[in-house]
Amino acid sequence: MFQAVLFDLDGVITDTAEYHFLAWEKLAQEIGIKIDREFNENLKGVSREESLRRILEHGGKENDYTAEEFAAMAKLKNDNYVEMIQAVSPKDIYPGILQLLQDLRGQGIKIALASASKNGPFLLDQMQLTDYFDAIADPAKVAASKPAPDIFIAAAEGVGVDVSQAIGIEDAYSGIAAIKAAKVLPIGVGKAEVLGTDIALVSDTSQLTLDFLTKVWEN
Ligand code: B16
Ligand code: MG
Repeated sequence: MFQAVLFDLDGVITDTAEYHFLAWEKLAQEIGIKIDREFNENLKGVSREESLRRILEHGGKENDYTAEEFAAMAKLKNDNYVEMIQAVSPKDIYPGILQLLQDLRGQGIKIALASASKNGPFLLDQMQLTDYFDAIADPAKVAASKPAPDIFIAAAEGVGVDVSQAIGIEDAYSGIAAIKAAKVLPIGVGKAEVLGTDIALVSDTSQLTLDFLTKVWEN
């Protein structure tokens, strides 16, 4: 039986992926770049700075700004995003997630957060989920962000479980790549066209039951 589950946050525990998109879309509009939801798939799970770099490149403006201007734009997006997430509450927890966390705890399986978001601890607090987590990997302390394995390795280390004994759950392509690189067993939330056909997938978090995780593990 697996000993730990390493959760992504945005897009797995709650729908903040949408707020990230809206905040980036607003910033991009202000500098004359148009992004849509299809392009946004490239930003999921990716750090704040890397997301901005990809947006500027998408708009052909990657050489237009100084480092100070770049930092100011990243801050503007985050300020806007942080304003949006003040309203996040336990009502925003995706279907099935609370039950899964309770069932994992009941089985003594460790729970860790492996989110790229520096706003992760705040969001867990807003949803009153902090107490379920045995460890929260700090994205500011890992050398490389997703698709590098670092955040999932740090999350497993945080709960004292070997990566070979852990399941990782992700909604982003870069996140699935990170889970694979960490040698953790991946489960994707989303479509095969985005996440690949070689891993276990659910279309909806309500399918993420302890029973389903156990079946994937035993397969
Ligand atoms: P922040 P996850 C990621 O969270 C988001 O998917 C990604 O869109 C965001 O840019 C990144 O966190 C950094 O977030 O700006 O709040 O530090 O999916 O890894 O939980
Ligand atoms: Mg995510």
